[in-house]
Amino acid sequence: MTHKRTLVTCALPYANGPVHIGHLAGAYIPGDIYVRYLRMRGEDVVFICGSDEHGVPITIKARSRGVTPQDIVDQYHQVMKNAFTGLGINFDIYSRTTSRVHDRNASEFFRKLYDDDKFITKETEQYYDEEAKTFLADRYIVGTCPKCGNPHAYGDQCEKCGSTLSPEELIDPKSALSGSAPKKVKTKHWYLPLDQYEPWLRDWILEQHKEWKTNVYGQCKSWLDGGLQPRAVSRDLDWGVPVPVDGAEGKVLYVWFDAPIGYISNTQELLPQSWEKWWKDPETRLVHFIGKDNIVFHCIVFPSMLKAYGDYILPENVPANEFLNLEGDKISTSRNWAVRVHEYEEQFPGQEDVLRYVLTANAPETKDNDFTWKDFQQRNNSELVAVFGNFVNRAVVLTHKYFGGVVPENRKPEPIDAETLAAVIPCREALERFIETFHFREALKEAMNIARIGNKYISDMEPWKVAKTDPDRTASILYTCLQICADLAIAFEPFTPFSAERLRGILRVGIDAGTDHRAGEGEPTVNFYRPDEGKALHTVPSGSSVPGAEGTLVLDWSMLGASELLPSGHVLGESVLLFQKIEDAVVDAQIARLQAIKEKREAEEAARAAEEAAKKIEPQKPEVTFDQFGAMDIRTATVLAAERVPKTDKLLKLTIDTGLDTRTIVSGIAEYYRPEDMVGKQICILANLAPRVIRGIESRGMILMAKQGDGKMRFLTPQEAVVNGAQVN
Ligand code: B3M
Ligand code: ZN
Repeated sequence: MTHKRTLVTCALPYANGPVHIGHLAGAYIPGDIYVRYLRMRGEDVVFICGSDEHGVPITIKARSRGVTPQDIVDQYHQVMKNAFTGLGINFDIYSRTTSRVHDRNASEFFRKLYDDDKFITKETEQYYDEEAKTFLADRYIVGTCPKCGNPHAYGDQCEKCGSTLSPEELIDPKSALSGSAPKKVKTKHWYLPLDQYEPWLRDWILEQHKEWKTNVYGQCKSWLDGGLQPRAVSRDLDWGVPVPVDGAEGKVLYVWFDAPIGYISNTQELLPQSWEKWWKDPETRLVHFIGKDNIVFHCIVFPSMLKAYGDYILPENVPANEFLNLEGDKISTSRNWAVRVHEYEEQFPGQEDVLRYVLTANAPETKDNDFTWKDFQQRNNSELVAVFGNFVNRAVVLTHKYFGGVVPENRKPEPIDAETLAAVIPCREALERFIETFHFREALKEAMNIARIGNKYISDMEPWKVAKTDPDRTASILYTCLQICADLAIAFEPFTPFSAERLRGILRVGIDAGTDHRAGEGEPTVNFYRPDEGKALHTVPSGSSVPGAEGTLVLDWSMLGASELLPSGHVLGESVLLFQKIEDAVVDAQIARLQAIKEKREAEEAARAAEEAAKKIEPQKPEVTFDQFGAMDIRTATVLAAERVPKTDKLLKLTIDTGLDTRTIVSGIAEYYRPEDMVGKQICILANLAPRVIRGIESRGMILMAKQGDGKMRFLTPQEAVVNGAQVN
């Protein structure tokens, strides 16, 4: 279908922690590339995002810090917003689900579905904390995991074995608020009967959207094949949008009901007069960028909500990515296994594009992928620096050297020059095709291929040698190289906008980056990048044919692959390096940081496991008779001397005063007691155990030890001193 405009959203990140590279790779960088590209192609695009500020995890974080949920979201909203801006991810609006517009809009949305009888209600039994006088979200119930025995599992999930749980499954459930055992209490909630939408969803997704990415299509299919159930859209909680119905005190909209409505609210906030055409006109194309954990909500739940409401368009595509791991492990902020975006920006100033580049080149588009610091360094040094940067630098430096920094005339062309320039065209075509079908890794490869073409050409032509004998031919070679530099200044704009801008500064050209809506209602603005030093971004009303550009050269997407982008006589700027080599020490420090985190975590886990094991109690042994017990001669005794048994780790040779005699007992306690610690201790022994020869030493009797589940042993000492040889019974 033809379309007039495209509405692009990126998942609204939860405002309970900073964004990390997994988020970037999953949704935000691909979304930004797509939007930059469409705008350069002259498309009208609105780019929407914001913080998701409701939900139980935010209340938990607030409680654990002793602050209010509002404090938490205020803090992280700002951190996330700045992190996105710092990486050049330029949403038209980045708002929040605690905004007034959203509160009203989400409430109205619910109310319309309620009035139209689109919900069913159900009364269920929910866990209730009688001490804290509140219903308990699944997360607020802790107990033992029925699958792996982890005693700290949550009512929705066990973080140890990864199982999804319901609170009913937990063994010995307790409230995380008061520690008391929760009671089941009846409560009423509203449900969206997804089962009723199933036939329609099957047709809409499985028949009409076979072109969706296989990971997305496959997940939808398995949900649909599994059968859909009504889903609760309200919760007993005091943080969120209140359910706008009489008798719903203490209930709020479920966070996954209100969050996607946030896309609409944020569009309304940005464009109060014209938002409807973005959401209701069938000529608008809606595209959601998300990570794979959000697929069901964006492909099944939200579309059903929109369908129930009526009037709204549905997403045309949901190009969800899989997960990015970090150095072989799942990214997790709670386990401190993450590269946080705001920290990267602090540690790598001016290198925003390296992260954008690596996360795109290595994007988890079809399967989970791994981010490693070595790969980060390698891609920077051998691709960005050695190919892209090196080519541009050689072309510009030589132009300064031989032609005073002016694009030379094409005085002595040879067929290879035109062939080289023409080779850019298939790269451009492939790049366009890949971006339009959401294959950003492949698209980036095509952009890089243009740099490779330039790099190979300049290496093969060796203008630094030709210059000694043939100035005219040198002119043509550098003229050709500079055209490719200009191609790169266009092609890399969606992927690495900071470097593309630096390159345009070197080439002294601007670019028409298309129309955005950051100025809100009124005229959309054209991003026009000028080659001036300093502030290079100008925004001017669209349709005004880039005023302020008089006398400067403005590139645009249609020029990519043209035979002349920079005319002879055009004056270049100073050469600056586009990319910096990243030294071993820099990535080694990052790897060491992660290694330290891993070691600390492993030590903590081992300590916790040992603690659990220690508590393990062996079952009772079979009964013995009184006589059998009486046959055992247990007595008090004192250790007179102790020494290690040579060549063993576990054995101590003890000389014991038993009251009856002085004898030798060999005991396997060297792991727990040093010989010097044993001397003088009063203990209990089994005196009439048949003698045994251990390592050549005759041992007569046995030291009685208390042995824990983890194997740790402690000897038994009478509470008050008694004579040696006193009988224990
Ligand atoms: N906040 C989950 C997430 O951040 C959720 C997305 C909402 S999109 C409407 O992954
Ligand atoms: Zn478990």
